[in-house]
Amino acid sequence: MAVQIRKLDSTAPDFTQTLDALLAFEAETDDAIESAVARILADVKKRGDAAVLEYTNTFDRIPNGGAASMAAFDVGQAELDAALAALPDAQRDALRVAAERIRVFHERQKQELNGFTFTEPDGTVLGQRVTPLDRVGIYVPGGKAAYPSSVLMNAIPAKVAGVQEIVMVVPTPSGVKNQMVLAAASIAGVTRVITIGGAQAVGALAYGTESIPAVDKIVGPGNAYVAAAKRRVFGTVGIDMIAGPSEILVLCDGTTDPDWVAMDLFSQAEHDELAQAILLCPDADYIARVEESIHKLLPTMPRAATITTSLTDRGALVKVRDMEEACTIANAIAAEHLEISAEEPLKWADRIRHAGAMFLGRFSSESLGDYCCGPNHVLPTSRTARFSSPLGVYDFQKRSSIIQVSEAGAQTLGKVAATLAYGEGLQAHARSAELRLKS
Ligand code: HSO
Ligand code: ZN
Repeated sequence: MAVQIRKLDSTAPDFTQTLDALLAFEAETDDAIESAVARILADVKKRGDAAVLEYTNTFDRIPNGGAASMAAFDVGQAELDAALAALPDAQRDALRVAAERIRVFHERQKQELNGFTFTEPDGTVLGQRVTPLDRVGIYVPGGKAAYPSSVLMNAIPAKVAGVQEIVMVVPTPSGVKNQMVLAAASIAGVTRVITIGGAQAVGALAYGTESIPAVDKIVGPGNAYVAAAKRRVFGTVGIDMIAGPSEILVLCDGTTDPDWVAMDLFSQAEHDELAQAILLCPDADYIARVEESIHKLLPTMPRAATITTSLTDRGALVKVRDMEEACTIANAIAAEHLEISAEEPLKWADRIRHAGAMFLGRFSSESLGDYCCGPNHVLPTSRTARFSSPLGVYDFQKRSSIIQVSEAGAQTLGKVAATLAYGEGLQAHARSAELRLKS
């Protein structure tokens, strides 16, 4: 199948509707998936380990008739460290470099997220204290998207936040463990690795079982079952987000080597048939050159089939009036990843308000950010960058308000509170405040 990437022009009368239709992505809420997940969660809640063991043996096709007990799914620290030691040197070094850069970046976030207190003239002290979550669960997919880089991106911010216990679950289809995922867990300092997955793993983390402690929050991507399970356990535990397919939006002024731009579009298209790669550019000739590059480079890609489907179904090369208009459209798209491949990237970046991550200048390929720049690669997708942020240290922390009212403060605040409490018809509130007034 040859790639047929659509070409759009922002001056076309139906451009807005065409773009909206292209961006529309409804995470399918399949009734069959929903009811299967509800059943599995209820079963795990009721029967604990026994249910998790059965589902895991069946769904993951654990060999030799399945595991006899949950203990078989625990990966000990020695095995994690052995996986790290057995990696080719280049891979081990690369994981270490990436991990260190991710840690340094997230340490900065932590410094900015410390609490505060201030004292009012009458001696009343107010403030906010920041504390880490006690225990979090990290879901790592086991299928085609088993990414060691995602282990680092999920676990390191939790570690930096000061989370004491990080429980990682990862399914092992046919019982096969991904050694690089285990190595990444060793580097990131994950507390415990359990080779279970699917809705049953989400249930185990949310409710706890005999062998698995209940966590306070579950983060990490997963398939439709995992996403449905995370939605359902939200409230019992926190969740990070429900991630959609990956997206890249390249905003180019026509000065970057078109092969670079084509490959950047491929880099997200290769993740998933549903991934979305879009180019915005004011130069029609340049767009034609990118298109040539796409046709030239695609046959050289091992994942050509996935890229072809993604670009054909959800991709676009858009001719815009100018870079100003490109920025306006970029804000409407609110992409997960926005590359500004232009001579003056900062000038355009100043106009961007909605993007999960911005990659400025032609040397900032999105792929560098996926692995080792330092900022997180878990980012808001499907236009949710309008209201949400990259995964960060703040996702593993919570805030408590601190209130210490002085005797003088109780006089002024007591009258205000009592007045409002009587207004709400709440006597006890009012009198509790009034008892502290020195008549
Ligand atoms: N681009 C993906 C993350 C990733 N890329 C992992 C490579 N490995 C998130 O949108
Ligand atoms: Zn990626």
